[in-house]
Amino acid sequence: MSFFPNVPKIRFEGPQTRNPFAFRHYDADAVVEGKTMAEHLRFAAAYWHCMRNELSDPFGGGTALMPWDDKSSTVDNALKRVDVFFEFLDKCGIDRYCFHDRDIAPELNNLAASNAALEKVVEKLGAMQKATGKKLLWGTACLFSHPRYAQGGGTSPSADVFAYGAAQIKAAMDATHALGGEGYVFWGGREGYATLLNTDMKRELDHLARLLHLAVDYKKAIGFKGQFYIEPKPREPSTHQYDSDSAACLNFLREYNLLPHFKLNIETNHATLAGHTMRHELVVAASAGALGSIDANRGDTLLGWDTDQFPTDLYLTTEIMLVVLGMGGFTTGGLNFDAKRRRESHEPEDLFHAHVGGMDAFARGLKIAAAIRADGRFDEFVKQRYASFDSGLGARIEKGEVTLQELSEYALGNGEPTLASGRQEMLENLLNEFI
Ligand code: XLS
Ligand code: NI
Ligand code: NI
Repeated sequence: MSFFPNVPKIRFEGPQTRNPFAFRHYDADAVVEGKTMAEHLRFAAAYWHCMRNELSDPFGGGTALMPWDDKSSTVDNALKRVDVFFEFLDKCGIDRYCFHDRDIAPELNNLAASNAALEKVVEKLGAMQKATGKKLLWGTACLFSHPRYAQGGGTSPSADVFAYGAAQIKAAMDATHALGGEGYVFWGGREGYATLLNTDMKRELDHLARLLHLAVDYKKAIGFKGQFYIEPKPREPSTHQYDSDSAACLNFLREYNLLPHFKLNIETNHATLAGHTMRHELVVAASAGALGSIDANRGDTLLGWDTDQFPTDLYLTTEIMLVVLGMGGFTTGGLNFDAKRRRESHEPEDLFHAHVGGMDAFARGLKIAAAIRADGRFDEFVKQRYASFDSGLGARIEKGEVTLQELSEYALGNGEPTLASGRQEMLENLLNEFI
């Protein structure tokens, strides 16, 4: 039985095709810089957006048609969704997926019942993974939807809520471990605050770090080898979120001795909400050796919230792939489409159009980035720009061999420095040669 009878298996047909259910650029087995496209891009689908997002907005309810879903919070309904999801993955040619505990299984009357429901669904997911070869990119726990987390999870003023959140993380880590997950994400949905009139910031940060240390300890205890990530986001739902951007996350991780245990999972729409470009956020993380994985989406410059749109902008995908190729590719991470259809795109087949477009946009970004690297002109320009540090005084500065006193003497004798142009416009034109 098919849940998407109108959708064929999506295949690569090349740029000339008129078939909307075909890839124009994503050719899974095509080799770029010595690896296949599938190996470079490591696409994943988000269970929450594909299977649970009803496409509501603050002004109206959900529009998504999900004829397979009886809307009940039962294990049976949850198990049925697994079949639907795996048909979707198969037809789309996506090898990986990500979930929150509460996406895959219902939250029931008490924690024990919710844990038992989770275990049942995990059993089925495991069987489906085994039958299809699909993999879990990462799992996570939802510590932001239920009203108990209205004032935070790890940063809640209530120790009982902290404990409940910890219990949920334990169960979600167990699930991720059982499914051979390559990673585990902490997105601090409500780990922030709305007003300092009621908030002890230092204490909340200490608690959040404690929670993450507990997770690190538990990871060792159960022998889970996946990579831990935290996912920066500056606001929404909290006014101020503690993990506001890459730099804030790195500082937090260093301050609490967590950096050896974590990398970052960086999302485009969160970068732009933080007032940064995605490339900036990626480079900040990569420079610290902490770029782990990517939540692939985009925002809307005309709207101020996390619209989670599918990425179609070739400049964006090119810039992302330049950073990914530059760090030697993903190891545990991948490109997870943390993206949802627009409310108007309510038919099941729109799920496919959305992912096909995102996958093709990244395939083109990959090809363009590889061409830019093979050409070498950008690299050469940047290298030349810093050439004064390659020898002589500059090299001695980099090696830490000169004092402020010596530099003062040098500058007094050297006169006014001459500066070469940064050539921004020339380089923008150069980028357009490749797009
Ligand atoms: C929300 C986040 C969330 C995380 C996982 O804005 O992007 O979906 O990726 O909790
Ligand atoms: Ni995300
Ligand atoms: Ni998001």
